[in-house]
Amino acid sequence: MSDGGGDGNSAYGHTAFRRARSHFTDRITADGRDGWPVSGHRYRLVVSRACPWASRAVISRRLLGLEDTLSLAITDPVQDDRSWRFGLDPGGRDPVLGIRYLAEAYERREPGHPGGVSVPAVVDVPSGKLVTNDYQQLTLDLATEWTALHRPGAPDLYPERLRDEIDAVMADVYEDVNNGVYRAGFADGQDVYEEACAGVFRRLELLTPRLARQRYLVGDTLTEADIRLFTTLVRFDAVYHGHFKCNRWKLTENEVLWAYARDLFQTPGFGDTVDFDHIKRHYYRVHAGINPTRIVPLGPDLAGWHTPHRREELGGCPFGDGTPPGPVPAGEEVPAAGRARRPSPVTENMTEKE
Ligand SMILES: N[C@@H](CCC(=O)N[C@@H](CS)C(=O)NCC(=O)O)C(=O)O
Repeated sequence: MSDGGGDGNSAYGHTAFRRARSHFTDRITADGRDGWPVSGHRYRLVVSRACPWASRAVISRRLLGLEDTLSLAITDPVQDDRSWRFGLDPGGRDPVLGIRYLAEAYERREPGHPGGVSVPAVVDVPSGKLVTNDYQQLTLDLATEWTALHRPGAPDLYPERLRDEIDAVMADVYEDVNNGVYRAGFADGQDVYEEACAGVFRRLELLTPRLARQRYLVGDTLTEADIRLFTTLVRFDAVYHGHFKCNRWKLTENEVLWAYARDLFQTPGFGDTVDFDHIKRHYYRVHAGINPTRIVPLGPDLAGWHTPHRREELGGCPFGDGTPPGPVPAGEEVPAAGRARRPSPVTENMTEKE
């Protein structure tokens, strides 16, 4: 199974890993020009908490306070041969859409559609049709088109005056880091792997002095750029370091980036959306091509995510003139198995015989 969203062979073929483009690029906008107007209680955001691209949307939705108006469906982190499924819900069906597989919403939108089934996906609840799986545009639209439904005190995650800089940072981070880890992980040759892996660390090392000076990537508040870097950093030691062989150093070994990632993790809306159990089970069990035993490792120790980061000393203000989001809505809390906490002593699971 590929993480490329469509081409199941691309990850293991004879060329460099290529990410499939989103096939459904309609936009949900304030003026409804694509036929999908912003509207409360009409759309359902379907995600896997394992997926970095989907996790961007989960974080944006929380920061912007869209939880009440844009409902959330969370898939089983381990797909089967029909892709993403609602295996965590009673009867294996999404309670709102009434479907067992996300593929059913794709099929309703375009019978026999040629592309793959990927998350994040936004589904129109009344018709049951997929609206978009365009993960690059989705969060920008949540920030700029859904403003009428934002909570009071929501931050501006894509401020107009900083867009050029945000776009430039995000383009580099996408190429070398967000997607770079996938190109390293799915490389089928030494050269391809080395080029991608070196690129990951080159970019992270270029970002390090910037983040040593300033609390956030662009400006002095949280922006879309931070969300996009965070979703890769939070997975780094748990999956990219081992499974994808991006192992020149661990995130915890880079003092600046580790503190930056912890700062975001501890900000309401970030860490409270992260499910390390889903992340690890998805990567290690689904990519049997690079992990044939499908064994999910026990580590790393996640307790460090809660340690003080002292990034406040750099100045800046996470929400600008706004405020942090409230608590995670009931029913959306990350289960204990997926939360970052000190792992129980290894001996706890051993029988006397062992
Ligand atoms: N390639 C996707 C980007 C999102 C993506 O790659 N999502 C992954 C999960 S991280 C996915 O759903 N892949 C399809 C699969 O694994 O079946 C798109 O073009 O929309």
